[in-house]
Amino acid sequence: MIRNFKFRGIIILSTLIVLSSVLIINLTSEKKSDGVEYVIGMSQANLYEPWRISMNEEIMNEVKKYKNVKIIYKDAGGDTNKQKDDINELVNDGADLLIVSINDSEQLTPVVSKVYKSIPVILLDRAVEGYDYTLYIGTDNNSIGRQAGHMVKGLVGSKQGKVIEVQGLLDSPPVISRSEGFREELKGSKNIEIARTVIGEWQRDETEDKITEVLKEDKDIDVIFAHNDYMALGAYKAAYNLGIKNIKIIGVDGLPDENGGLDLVSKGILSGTFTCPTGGKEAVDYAMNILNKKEATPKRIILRSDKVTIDNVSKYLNRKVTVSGKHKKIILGYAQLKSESSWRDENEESIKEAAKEAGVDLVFLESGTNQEDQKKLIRELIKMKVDIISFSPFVESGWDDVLKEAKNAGIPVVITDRTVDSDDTNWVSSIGSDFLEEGKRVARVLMEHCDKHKTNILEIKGNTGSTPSIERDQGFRETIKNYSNYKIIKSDVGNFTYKGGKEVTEKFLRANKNKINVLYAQNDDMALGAIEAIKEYGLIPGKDIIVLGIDGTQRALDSIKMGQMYCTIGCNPILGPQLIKTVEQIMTGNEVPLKIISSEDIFAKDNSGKF
Ligand code: GYE
Repeated sequence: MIRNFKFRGIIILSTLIVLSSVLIINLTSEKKSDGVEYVIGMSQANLYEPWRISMNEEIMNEVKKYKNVKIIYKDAGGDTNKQKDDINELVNDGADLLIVSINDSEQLTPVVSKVYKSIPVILLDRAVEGYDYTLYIGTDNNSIGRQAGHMVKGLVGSKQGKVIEVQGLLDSPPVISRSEGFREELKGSKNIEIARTVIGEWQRDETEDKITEVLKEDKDIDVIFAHNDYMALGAYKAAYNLGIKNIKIIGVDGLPDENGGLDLVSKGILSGTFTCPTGGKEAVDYAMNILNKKEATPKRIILRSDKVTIDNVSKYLNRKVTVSGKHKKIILGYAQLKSESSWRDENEESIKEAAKEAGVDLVFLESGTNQEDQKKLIRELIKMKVDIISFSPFVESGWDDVLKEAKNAGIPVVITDRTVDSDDTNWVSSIGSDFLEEGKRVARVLMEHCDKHKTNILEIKGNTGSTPSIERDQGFRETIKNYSNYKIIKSDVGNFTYKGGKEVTEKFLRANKNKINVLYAQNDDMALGAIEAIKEYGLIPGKDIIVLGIDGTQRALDSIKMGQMYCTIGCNPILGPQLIKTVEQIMTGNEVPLKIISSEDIFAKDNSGKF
C-alpha cells in the first residue's frame, strides 16, 4: 500500500515539475515570441489621485520608446494588502524588474526586500525602511514644506496671519515631511498662526467639505496651504461657495492639465504651487539602464521642486521639452584642485574616461589647494565660455558669488562628489554620496565588531568645512552617542591625505601611547598612513588598534585581507558616467534630478572573501 502511495506521489510531483517548466518555457517563449525582451511590472498605490494618474501616464509614454519592453500595470486602489498581492503576482508572472509606488512603506518593506533578492526594484515617491532596493526616485518633501512656509511668510507679510494646513493621508511619509518643513519654516514667525490642520486625504471633495465646516466657524483665514493641488482646489471651492474671496491658497504638484496646479495658478485660483515631478520618466530611463546592465545605477535620485506663481507659470505651461536627443559638441569645464588622495585620482580618471567615450570635449583644469584657487579655475572656465561647469567643492560654504557669476553667464553648474550650502537655484544638479550614511555605517560596523568592549577612539578627519568631513563625523557621532562604551577621545585633521593620517597618528601615539584601541579615519589614505605610524610605533594594527576607513580603495581592501585595516565603507569615485549623462540631458533640454546619490557597499574583514 505504502509503496503504491509513494509511487503515486512521485508521479504527481514529476507531473507538477513538467507542467511548471512548460509554463515557464511558455511565458519565456511568449515574451520572446512577440519580440518582448523585458517585462516590467508596475505596482501603483492607487489611481484616484491625479498625481498618480500622471505618474502612470509618464511611464506609459516613456515605455513606448522601447519596442522590446512590455509593462504590466497593477492598481492597488489604496489597499496595502492588495498591493502586496499585486507585487507577488507581477513577480510570479515573470517580471524582470519591478517599479513600485508604495501605499504603506512600513508594511511593504519586507515584501520589497524579498523581491529585491530576485529582481531589481525601483521605488517611486515613497521609500521603504533600510536599503533593500535598487533605486529610489522622489522629491525632497521637507524642502517643499519649507518653500511653502516661505511663501506663506511672503503672502502674510508683517501683519497678523492665520493659516490652515491641509494634509494628505494622515501619517504618510510625504505628509510628515512636508508638514515638518512647513512648520519649521514658520517657527520663527510669531505673527503667523497655524489655526487649523485639516486632513484632506489627498482628495478634493473631502477637503471642500471639511474646509466649508471650518470657514463657517472662522472666516478670518489669510492663507491655506494644501499638500496637493487637488485639495487646494477643494479648499478654493469651499471658500468660493461661502462668498469668501480674500483667502490665498497654495498647493503642490504643479500638473499641467486642466484643474492641475499650473492651470489653477494661471487662472489666479491658486497663489502658487510647487512642482512635484512624479519620476515616472526617470524610472523607465533607469530601468532600461539596469536591464541593459549599463553604467552604475545611483541609489537615490531626488527630483527638483520649483515654486510656481503667476509670474513664471507660463514658462512651465509652455515647457515643451525640445528633447532632440541630438546636441552640438559639448564643452564641459571641470575645476579640480591638486589631487589629495587616491580616491580623487580614480574620480578624475572616471570623468576623463566618460567624457572621452561620449565625445564630450573636456577642459580639465587642475591646480591649487584651496577654495580661492578653485574659484579662480571656475572663473577661467566662465571666461572660456564652456557649455557646462562641474566641480567638487573643496568646502561647503562660500560659493554663492562664483555660482551666480556662472549663472549670469548662462552656464549651468553640476556639483559632483561634495556639496555646497548655496541655494539650489544657483546650481542645476548634484551627484555624489550620502556622507552621513557612510559615517553611520562605520559606527555600525565598529559596534558589531566591538559590541561590549570599552573603545577609545581617535578620529582623523578630512579637510575642515568639506561635506564629507562634516557629515561623516556627524553620522558616526549620532550612531554611537547613546553607547557610553564608545568614546572619541581625540579628533584631529588629516586633510584626506596619507601623510596627514600618518602625522596625526604619530603625534597622538607620542603624546598618549596606546590610549586608543580604535582609529576611525574618514578616508582610506589617512587610514593607511595611520597604519604605517602604528607599526613604526611598535604596535600591531588590527590587534592593538582596530583601523576603520571610508572609500573602498583597492589598497584598503588589500590591507583588510592582510588583517591590518578592519573595514572600509564604499564611497563610489566613479561619477564620470553619471556626470556625462546629466550633462547630455541638460544640453538636450531635459529636466535633470536635483540630487543623484551613489549606491555603495561595505567591505569588512568578515566579508573579505567577497572582494
Ligand atoms: O572620501 C576622500 C577624498 O570627497 C568623497 O575626498 C570625497 C572624499 C574621499 O579626498 O578620499
